[in-house]
Amino acid sequence: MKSRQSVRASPLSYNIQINKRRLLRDLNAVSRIGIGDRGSVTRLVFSIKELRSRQFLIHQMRQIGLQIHIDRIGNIFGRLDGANAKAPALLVGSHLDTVIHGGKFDGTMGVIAALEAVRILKEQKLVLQSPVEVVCFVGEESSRFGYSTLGSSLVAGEIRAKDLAHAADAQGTKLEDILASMGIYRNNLRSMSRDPSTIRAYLELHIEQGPILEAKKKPIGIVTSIAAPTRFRVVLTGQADHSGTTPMEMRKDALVAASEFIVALEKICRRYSRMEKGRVVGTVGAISIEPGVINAIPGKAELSVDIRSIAAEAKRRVVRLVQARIREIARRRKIQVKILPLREEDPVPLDKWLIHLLKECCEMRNIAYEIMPSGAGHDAMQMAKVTPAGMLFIPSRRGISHSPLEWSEPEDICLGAQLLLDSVIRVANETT
Ligand code: HGY
Ligand code: MN
Ligand code: MN
Repeated sequence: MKSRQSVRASPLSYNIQINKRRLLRDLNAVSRIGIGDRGSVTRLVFSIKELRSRQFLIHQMRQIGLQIHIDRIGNIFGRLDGANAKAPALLVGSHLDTVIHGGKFDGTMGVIAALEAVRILKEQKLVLQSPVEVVCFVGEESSRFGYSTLGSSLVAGEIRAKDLAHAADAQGTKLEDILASMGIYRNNLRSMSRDPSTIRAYLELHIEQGPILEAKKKPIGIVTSIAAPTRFRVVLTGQADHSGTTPMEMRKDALVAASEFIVALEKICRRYSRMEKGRVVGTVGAISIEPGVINAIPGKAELSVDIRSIAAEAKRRVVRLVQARIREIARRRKIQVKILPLREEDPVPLDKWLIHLLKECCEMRNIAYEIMPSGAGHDAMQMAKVTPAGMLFIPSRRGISHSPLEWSEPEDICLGAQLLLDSVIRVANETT
């Protein structure tokens, strides 16, 4: 670990407090963009609503007087210079895109808290050693194309051309075509990455999206590692046929094969989670069938599969088992099967220096914290590949997320944002 002198003055000695009312006002304002029934929020990447949320952020950055840079894919960086303008910048932020019918806080809270932290620094004229950049990454969610952490993967030089091959949305729009319309092609992906020497570290505040902090009655989580997904599509091709005249023993029903697979996936993951250290979770989150009418046997079924764990070996073993099982089911039912890889990622450890620093920030305010892994994916998992990355969690009510029921208490949001500000001051002031 690089030797680091201790910070000249602790954040508390600056005694800078976030503006809670303004933080919650901005969070509310963004949450209304893409609002739907039951208070759900939908801002799919590159949709009008998601673009509008990014416009909101750019407007706020302009009001504060930040230097704004938008890269070719639409990632937004709002920079506040430090005493040493040439020093690598501390990046702090998250994402504004959401799942379909998602919640108000996933990603959004981290971007708005980062904005508030930098606005306060500017208002209080506190000049830190390093520049600080509020960052909003595009396309963190895999909901539209099956490809997650798109913007942060580009910045980190982590987009593999082969992973784009099967990334498409429900209407068949290919991610690769959208990127091409932005001038981003397979052969220039690497050139779009940011020079890591211009980045000091990355910090992200996020809702936990799980039940641990609430169960342990702790207001803050400090993240040690991030579970990573293996995602692929399964295409089952049987025989569409008449639902009335086709005898049961002559059918090649793609949906029944898919159903058998979905139950098998759950069984394998449940079994493995008991046997292996490190839970393995598996989900078929989306399915489409053809022709999809009441009086025809489904000839085709396409499934999306998401398997995750913080234990890389356990995850690999489950993926092998699950893929062998779908091939066995298809063979027995005389159905064709294609497995289309979307993305294969390994779990990512976060930076020990930042974990220690975040612990100190909590201890300075006598805040109880939980040291814990993240079951959800985040932009921090890409940024951790090019710079020290740290994450703070706040509790999610009943652990619910990716749902209109997603909720975090205002006081937890404000406490998380305050600790984010404290850690920004610490990191941007520490000299290596
Ligand atoms: O899907 C995830 O893990 C995250 O919420 N994007
Ligand atoms: Mn999410
Ligand atoms: Mn998120």
